[in-house]
Amino acid sequence: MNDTNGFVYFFGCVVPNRYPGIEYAVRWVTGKEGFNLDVKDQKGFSCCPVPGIFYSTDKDTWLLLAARNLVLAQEERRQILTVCNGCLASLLKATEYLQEPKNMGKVNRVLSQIGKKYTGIAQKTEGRRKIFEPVKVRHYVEVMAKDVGLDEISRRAKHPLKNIRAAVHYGCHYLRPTERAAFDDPNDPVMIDKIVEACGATSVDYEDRLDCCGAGGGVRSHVIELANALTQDKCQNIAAAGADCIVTGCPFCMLQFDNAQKSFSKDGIPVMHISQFQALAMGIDPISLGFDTHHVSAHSFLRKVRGS
Ligand code: 9S8
Ligand code: 9S8
Ligand code: COM
Repeated sequence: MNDTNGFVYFFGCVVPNRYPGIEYAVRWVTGKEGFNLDVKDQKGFSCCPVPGIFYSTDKDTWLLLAARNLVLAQEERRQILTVCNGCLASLLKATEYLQEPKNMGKVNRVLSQIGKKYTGIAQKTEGRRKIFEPVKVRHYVEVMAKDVGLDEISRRAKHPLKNIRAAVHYGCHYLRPTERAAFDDPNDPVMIDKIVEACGATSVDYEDRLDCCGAGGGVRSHVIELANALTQDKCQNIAAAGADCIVTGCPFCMLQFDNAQKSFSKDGIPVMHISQFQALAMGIDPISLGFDTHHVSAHSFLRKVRGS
């Protein structure tokens, strides 16, 4: 039994700083006008911290920062609802590390300086024994597909995006490491495609769809030419499939597609988070979605949406 009380939003860094339209969409889709999920804001969350930088360079600091975030959710007895692949990977990995008593002890010695302690969430068992379950870290896509359900998503798609052909980009941290308890098939993921189709649109297949966007693991910060070349490859395949837009569950992949296209194309293919795509299908006024803050214009895409 897991008697947690709903979710807390975990927006990470990219959404609030670069794409506030995603935050609006997520709040709208999960809120009263949408599926009315029990999600609260949580004060004090920091960077997850970003796996490509912290996990790869300084594991102690990585685990400590992640554990501090997990403790905040633990104190509310809530699951973490993340809207980003990198945040998912980092926080989920941290819950695995913290299963190890040695790691937990080490982290808690430092956390005690700020009066915090990671234990996981206490659960009552039948024999009155108290057990602790790791804080649950859930991706937005998983919560949509499993907790809300595809039927409900399609029932609420009042404005089905019938004319739209979408190219889904999953992103590395959604798929890998493949041995983690996955919520989608890492070799043949389907959940975002299914949400896209529940919104009335067509999800198009394209070559090498599971490839990296190019940005992750510090590549965008260190070798931007390489990052952009990888993105260009993906965009060529996506264009060849005749897609009207790129849809992803990762704001960092979105940032890469949205920025990199300037370096190799004049117009580009508009890119959005799955929550923005859903909000459109649910009839939101597109002005709320912040498309004017994206580099690639969404004008002709939105015209096609209106004609759907
Ligand atoms: S937080 Fe800081 S840089 Fe970021 S968006 Fe997602 S991964 Fe976590
Ligand atoms: S960013 Fe988001 S998940 Fe990652 S590492 Fe490769 S792909 Fe794009
Ligand atoms: C990508 C995160 S979502 S990272 O750059 O690999 O850390």
